[in-house]
Amino acid sequence: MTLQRTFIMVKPDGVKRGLIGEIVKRFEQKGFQLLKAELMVIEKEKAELHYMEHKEKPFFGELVDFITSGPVFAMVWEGENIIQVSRLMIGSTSPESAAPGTIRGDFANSKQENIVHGSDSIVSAEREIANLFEPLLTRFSNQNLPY
Ligand code: RTP
Ligand code: MG
Repeated sequence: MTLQRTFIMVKPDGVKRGLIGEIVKRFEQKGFQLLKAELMVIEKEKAELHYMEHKEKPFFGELVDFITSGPVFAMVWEGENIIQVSRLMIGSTSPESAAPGTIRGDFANSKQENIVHGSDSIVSAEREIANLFEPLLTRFSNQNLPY
């Protein structure tokens, strides 16, 4: 039993194409639990941190421009071995190897505009969640909300 949390994000192309519901449905169907979700436009600095492992790659600038080009639907999901399982559900980065039945295999035909992101390790998941979501206590600490 390895209960894990991961960061899943519908990218701007997925939001524009109306695929938020389809992607949430697949994770719910699999038995995973949604813990947080927010439609947000990512600031450039946060996008650069999110994809920092690709900083030296030739596509880095384009990738940051793409991911900040419109709203994304950022989510935290929890479940057994969710990091490995969610990557299987998402499918390979390249359209020529993303299998039918995976999200990218069914909906994407571009290496860059590939609908969805999922963390690739426990360390990345923690870093990505902390980068894009404020802790609940911090967010609500100065407000007189009834919860
Ligand atoms: P992600 O991080 O978004 O979940 O995707 P991934 O693990 O499958 O792929 P990764 O190698 O981490 O690449 C991150 C994202 O960068 C864009 N990309 N463009 N033009 C290119 O050659 C290229 N290669 C990667 C994609 O949006 C990819 O998902
Ligand atoms: Mg990646």
